[in-house]
This record gives sequence, C-alpha cells and structure tokens, in this order.
Amino acid sequence: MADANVITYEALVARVGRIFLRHGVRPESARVLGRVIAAGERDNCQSHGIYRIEGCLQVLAAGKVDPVAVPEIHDAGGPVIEVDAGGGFSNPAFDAAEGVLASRARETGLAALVIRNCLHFSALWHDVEALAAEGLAALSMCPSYAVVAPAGGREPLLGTNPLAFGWPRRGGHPYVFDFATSVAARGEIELRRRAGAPIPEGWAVDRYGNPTTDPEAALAGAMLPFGGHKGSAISTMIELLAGAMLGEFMSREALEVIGGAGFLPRHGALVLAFDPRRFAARSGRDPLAEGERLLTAIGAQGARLPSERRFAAREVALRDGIALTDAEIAQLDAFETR
Ligand code: NDP
Ligand code: PYC
Repeated sequence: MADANVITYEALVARVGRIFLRHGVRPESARVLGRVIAAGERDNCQSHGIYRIEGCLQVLAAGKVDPVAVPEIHDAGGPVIEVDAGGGFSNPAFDAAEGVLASRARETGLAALVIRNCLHFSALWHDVEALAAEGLAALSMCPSYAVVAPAGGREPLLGTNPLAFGWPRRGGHPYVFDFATSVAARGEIELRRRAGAPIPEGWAVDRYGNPTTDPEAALAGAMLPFGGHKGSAISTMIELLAGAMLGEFMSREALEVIGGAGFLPRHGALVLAFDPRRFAARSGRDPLAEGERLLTAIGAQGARLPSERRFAAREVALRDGIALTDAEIAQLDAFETR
C-alpha cells in the first residue's frame, strides 16, 4: 500500500461518509451513502462510484433531496411493505426496510418492498445482493428520467430504468445481473464525455434522430433501449410496475419535477423478494441445487456469469486497495473541504 492514491475500501467508505456528513446528511444516511459509493469503486463500477458524489452534492445544494429525512416503514403485516424515504436518498430507505422484507418473504414465500419518494442514484445490485445473502431470490427495478426513446420512436420518454436480479448460491457469490434497459447507463455516456471519448455506435441518436457517437449530441438527443423492441418493452414494464402501479413518478414526470437530466432523478422503486425453498416445497426438489446445475453448465461452456467481473474486482480491491487517479483524489479533497 505504498502508493498514496491507493485507499482501502474501509477508508473510502469513511471518507465518502464524511463528505456527506459535511454537506448536512444525517450520520446514519451518510454512512450508507459512503458504503454504496465506495462499493461502486471496489467493484470497478465507475458509473456509480465516486463520480456520483458530485451529482449527489448538486441535488443537496439545490434542495432537491432532504438530507435529514428519516425513512418511515409502513407495514400492515401483509405481502407489501412500504418505506417512505421522505424525499431522502433511496439507499438508507432500502437499508431500513430490508430486514422486514426478508423476514416477510421467508414467512410467506413472496414479499414486495415499495420505496416511496426517494432520490435514486445508485446501482441496484446492492439490493439484490443483500437479499441473496439472506437466501432469497430478488428483483429490483426503478424508473429514472426520460432520456431514452422507445424502439421505433425518437423522443425521450422512457428512463434508463435499471433491472437487477439476484439468486442465492451456497458457499459462493450469488448469481446477479444488474443493467440499465438503455443500451448503457447514462453515467457511461457522461464519463466518456468527460474523457473526450466517443460512445459506441447504437447507443444513442442526436436531437434530430440521427445515430451519433458524440457523447454531447447523445446527451442532448435520446438514448436507445437495449435489444430494440424487447428492451423497450422491459423498460415500459418498469415504468408501469415501479411508477404507475406505485403511484410514484414515471420517468417523464421525474424529469419535469427534478428540472432536467442535469439533476439526479426522484421517483419510487420496487423490490421483490422470493424464498425459493417455499416455492419448491411441494416438489420435493432443492431449488438451489437445481439452480447450481444450470449455473455450472453455463460456466462449463466458457461463458462468464454476470457479476463475475465485479466479484473478481472486489476480491482484488479488498486485497490490494482501490487505486484512485490524482483527479479523483483532488476531487475528494475538494468535496471534504468546501
Ligand atoms: P453493464 O452493461 O456494465 O452490465 C450489465 C450486467 O451485465 C452486469 O451484471 C455485468 O456483470 C453483466 N455483463 C456485462 N458483460 C457481460 C458478459 N460479457 N457476460 C456476462 N455478463 C456480462 O451495465 P449498465 O451500464 O447497463 O448499468 C450499469 C449500472 O447502472 C447498473 O448497476 C445499474 O443498476 C445502474 N443504473 C442505475 C440507474 C438508476 O436510476 N439508479 C439507471 C440506470 C443504470 P459485471 O458487472 O460483472 O460486468
Ligand atoms: O446511469 O442512467 C444512469 C443513472 C440514472 C440515475 C442514476 N444512474
């Protein structure tokens, strides 16, 4: 650990937490935000790592998120549990309610968590990994802001609407995928804009509907859904289930309310937790063993499982520390003092 730019995961969690504390976030939430953002760097997911701090500080400064909101759980004992983030960040609300969600899923086989009124900036793998660690399968989804044109259209209407799935595995990392339903997360385009690099073809169209590889033109135009009409339909489903069904903002309204894609979006989120043992009970089969057969067979073909890259990066970061660039260190210093 000779390099001054290499920082341990724990030190980065503490450092990011201190930044949020300094910017008025209550200690419990600052700790969660520190963990979530540092975990993005640890797992080599830069689009949702320390690059996001700036966006979070912007919404704090603009009064678009409540720094001292205390998540409020509403649980009538049924399959749907609600947590009102009170206009605060989504992650502390998920953390507050995760235990109730997991125990309800174990009791009844299936439970849903509705997160209301939250500022959402993070990756979703945090949610499904936490539930998989409890032996549960999970789905997590949310709208974002309207920056994606539906397949066949050219006006931004859908969000980058992420979807994550987790499946528990005995004695190893869970099976997890987590992706935007746009070809890439918007953060990936912004990171390329900052680096002066083009985006791959097929990610976006400019404001006139022409294909573009220029990040500026893409950000001013519309992103595209992954997989054509299939990604467009999944993204629409997320608008309906995690927006319309919850009575929370869909991506178009989220964009209007927050005042443009320059700010992080505000909306709700939906997390579903399933207990595979309860679902399989009458079959007499072991669902985790069945799942294992499939996952092993995928690996046996030389195909990599989603999250394998991330888990490998995590192992290295926990062993050797996280290497930050000079610019990132300078930015953390600036955030801590301003
Ligand atoms: P990526 O395209 O980088 O990755 C998507 C998933 O596919 C990951 O699980 C990844 O695993 C896996 N994967 C990638 N390549 C392969 C491969 N060759 N074989 C098998 N699996 C593979 O993600 P996106 O850019 O779409 O999204 C990035 C993040 O942005 C997500 O975490 C998402 O939650 C977040 N996001 C958040 C939003 C919000 O509103 N809060 C909005 C949009 C996105 P691995 O990580 O191991 O590479
Ligand atoms: O990367 O698309 C994105 C995104 C939107 C909100 C948070 N991340």
